[in-house]
Parts: sequence; structure tokens; C-alpha cells
Amino acid sequence: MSDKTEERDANSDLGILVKEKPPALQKPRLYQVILLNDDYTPMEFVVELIEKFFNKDRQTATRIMLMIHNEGKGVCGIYTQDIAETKAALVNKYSMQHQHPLLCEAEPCDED
Ligand code: TYC
Repeated sequence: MSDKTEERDANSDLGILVKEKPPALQKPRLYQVILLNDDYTPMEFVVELIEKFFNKDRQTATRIMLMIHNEGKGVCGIYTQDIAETKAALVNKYSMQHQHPLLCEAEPCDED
């Protein structure tokens, strides 16, 4: 048995309250929400969607949209898994409701 455990047992026998160190918290794994390019969704719709769902100003949203248009895909935001997956689902639902084929995905960020 370790010295610490013996000390704790001895102390609790005496009725002394022993403060346990809480376990170190793990950083949650982060997920990036990406939009994929397609040939049909209007640029203006994509810019407005990025402003609405990812809280970006018009200039930033336009830059992200153009990057997706030119590179094929682009990151709109980085969140914990629940939030990233919920956002991707909401964006896909919104695009479908507006009859656009725009696709949104959530994927784990590279670990550092
Ligand atoms: N490529 C589309 C067009 O030329 C615009 C677009 C940009 C579509 C980004 C999807 O995620 C996207 N109208």
C-alpha cells in the first residue's frame, strides 16, 4: 500500500476529513463543421447561411464561401461534437427546405 493511502486511512480512522484531488479534466475533442462545394447552390444563399448559422459577418462569410467555391470545401466553425453535429444537421435541413443540394458535414479536427 502507498504512503498516501496509509496516511488517508489513518486520518479517516481519526475522523479527519481528507480532501481528495479531483481527477484532471480531459479537453473535449473538437469537430469542424465543413461545407462542400456544388455547382448549383447560389453564392448568395451560401453567404447568408454562413452568416446565419455560424455567426459570421458578411465579409468573413463571403471569404469562406469563395474558399469553398475554389477549393471544394471549407471550415465554417469549430465546436464540441454535439454542437458540430447539430449545426450540420440544421444546415442540411435548411438547404433541403430551400431546394438546394448544399452539403454540410461535421468531422473531428486533427489532434495536436
Ligand atoms: N459553386 C457554387 C456556385 O458557383 C457556389 C457554392 C459555394 C456552392 C460554396 C456551395 O458550399 C458552397 N454557384
